[in-house]
Amino acid sequence: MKPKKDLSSHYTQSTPNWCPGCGNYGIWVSLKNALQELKLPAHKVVLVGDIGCSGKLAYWTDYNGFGSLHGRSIPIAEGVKMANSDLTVIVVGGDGGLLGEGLQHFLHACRRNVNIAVILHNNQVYGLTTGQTSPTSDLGYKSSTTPEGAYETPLNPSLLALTAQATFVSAGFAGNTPHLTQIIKSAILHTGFALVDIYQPCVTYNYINTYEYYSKRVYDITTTPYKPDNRFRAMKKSMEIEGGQKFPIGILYQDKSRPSLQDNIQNRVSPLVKQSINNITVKSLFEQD
Ligand SMILES: Cc1ncc(C[n+]2csc(CCOP(=O)(O)OP(=O)(O)O)c2C)c(N)n1
Ligand code: SF4
Repeated sequence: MKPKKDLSSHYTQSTPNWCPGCGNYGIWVSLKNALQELKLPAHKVVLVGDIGCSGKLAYWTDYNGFGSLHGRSIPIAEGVKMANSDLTVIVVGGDGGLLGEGLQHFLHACRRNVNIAVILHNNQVYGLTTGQTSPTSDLGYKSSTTPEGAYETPLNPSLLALTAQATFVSAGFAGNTPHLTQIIKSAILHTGFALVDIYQPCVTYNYINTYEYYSKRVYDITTTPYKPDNRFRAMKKSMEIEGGQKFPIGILYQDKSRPSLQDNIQNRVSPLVKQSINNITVKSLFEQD
């Protein structure tokens, strides 16, 4: 008989297995620093991972982690938040999952103003499945799915979120962890839907959008006279990336006045975990016809 394969190390591995130099490391460190600086107790935080290199971040912290399905991390995070609004709920996922298969969830969560933070690891490729073209890949990007170069213009995540009425829209760079830490902290503290769109080099498959590429083009918007209080101005700012020459990082837009979904709902009904279960019986579910 064949000996059983030993999978114990697979489940107990506590350090990431991303490629050396991957931008996910910078995001991992920034998110952990942000949570540490906010002094949030581990049992009060849930990281919901999408599927992909990015989503695996949820395995490698001491906080609660939930491994979801490709494109379905946002609805799962919404469910967690609805069930227990006391939890800090954070989505970690890639441009493929969040803007490809999960685009509808992304847009509706924005307009719903559900109180979660979405950390978008935007490496402009499908990393885990070996570098196929994603919804944010540059025009002309060559991969196994677009051997002649991508014909579709890339989606602009911040502009999409602003169009769908998100109340916190920001961008960061995986190569600038002190700055990214502060942006992630602000996103977590925001009441309502918060997006952090992160320029994340994939050193194995994306030879265009590298650390060098971004280092030359990224700039901190606080070094310019900019106020994040106007949606139209934020849209214009977010469109700077479309020329491929300038990538503003920082808080593009924040609206603190709009109530979150949780604020709206809790006036009428308390979250599931606070409801009494004394009068609930599940006996009938086990009865046969
Ligand atoms: C429904 C479904 N479709 C396709 C896949 C295969 N799949 C797994 S990861 C992945 C791409 C991940 O790319 P992205 O979301 O950008 O994350 P990254 O790996 O780049 O961090 C794909 C297509 C899957 N797991 N589930
Ligand atoms: S394939 Fe790309 S995104 Fe995935 S771990 Fe390697 S460098 Fe990172």
